[in-house]
Amino acid sequence: MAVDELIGLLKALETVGASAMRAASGAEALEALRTEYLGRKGRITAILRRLGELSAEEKPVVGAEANRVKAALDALLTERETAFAGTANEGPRVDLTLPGRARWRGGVHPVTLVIDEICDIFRDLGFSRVAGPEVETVDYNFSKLNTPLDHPAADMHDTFYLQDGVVLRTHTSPAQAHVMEHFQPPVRVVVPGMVYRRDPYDASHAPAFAQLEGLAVDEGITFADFKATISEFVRRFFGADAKTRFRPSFFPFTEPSAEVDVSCRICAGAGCSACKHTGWMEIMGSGMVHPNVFEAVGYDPEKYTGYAFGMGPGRIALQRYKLPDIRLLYEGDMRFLGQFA
Ligand code: 2NM
Repeated sequence: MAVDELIGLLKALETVGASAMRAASGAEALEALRTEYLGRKGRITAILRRLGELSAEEKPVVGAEANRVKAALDALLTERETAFAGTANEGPRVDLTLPGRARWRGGVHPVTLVIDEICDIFRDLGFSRVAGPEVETVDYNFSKLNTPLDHPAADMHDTFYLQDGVVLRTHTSPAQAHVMEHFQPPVRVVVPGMVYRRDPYDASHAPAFAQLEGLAVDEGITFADFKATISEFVRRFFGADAKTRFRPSFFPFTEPSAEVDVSCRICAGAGCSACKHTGWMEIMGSGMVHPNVFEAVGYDPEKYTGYAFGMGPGRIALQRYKLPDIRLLYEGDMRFLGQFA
């Protein structure tokens, strides 16, 4: 009865093998089952080794059954392998109906936009763009700029002192003092940079803010040169119809000194809430460099004259982009800054 026994074994193998293959958890498990059942040293081969126990008539009967079981299990394995290969290729499931996520785009900060635009105009007028350190000695920040240390501007209440005689610069003028000590006239520079003052932090004041100063020194420079240069700058920056006005003022490092106003960009001088009904907007302080400043940096005040000016690119950005609060410029809120990208 070896025939019936072997055929029974083959059928049992088919049943057990098929259920194992259906339960297999992945491609690796299927590979192991293929070796176990169909391999050269596998379970079906083990049964076929016993064909020698059979007569010549019985052998083909068992052989045919073995081939049928082999083919059935092979077909099942292939089907299951294909199913797993399918999932593997699919990778993480993607919901194509979800809205896309926009790519972050870098942008230039509005204050930097204004600084670059101003520097570009002054470059065309013959000025170099330079930078200086933000930590300065009181000597460069005050004394060399004709500002004695008992002057209110040097007061502890207005200045961040880091240690005795060392401060965060309160303006970019010390950088210009360095320029004058390193270069003989003619000198024409603009200096953009951050400056620091112990100011209240509100809609119109920040303890750290951008400043941009300019300086021109040569033989024979007059206030008329300053008026012409700044009026040209104002037309290029604010528009060909923009008018410029000079008002007397005071700074320790210039004499005479002046405030520069530009005709209101919103009402064109008629008067509105933006210019507090004056028709003018203040854009910079300025003046002819004080002889004491030239002495302090080693220029001969009998030989050279020059003008200097300072403005706030943040203030100008507020006007230009009609912003209500200077803090928007210094807090790095991407919801705001993203609009300039
Ligand atoms: C201002 C107003 C007036 C100024 C003076 C100098 C220097 F170094 F030449 F003395 N640099 N900048 C200056 C003059 C700055 O800002 C409101």
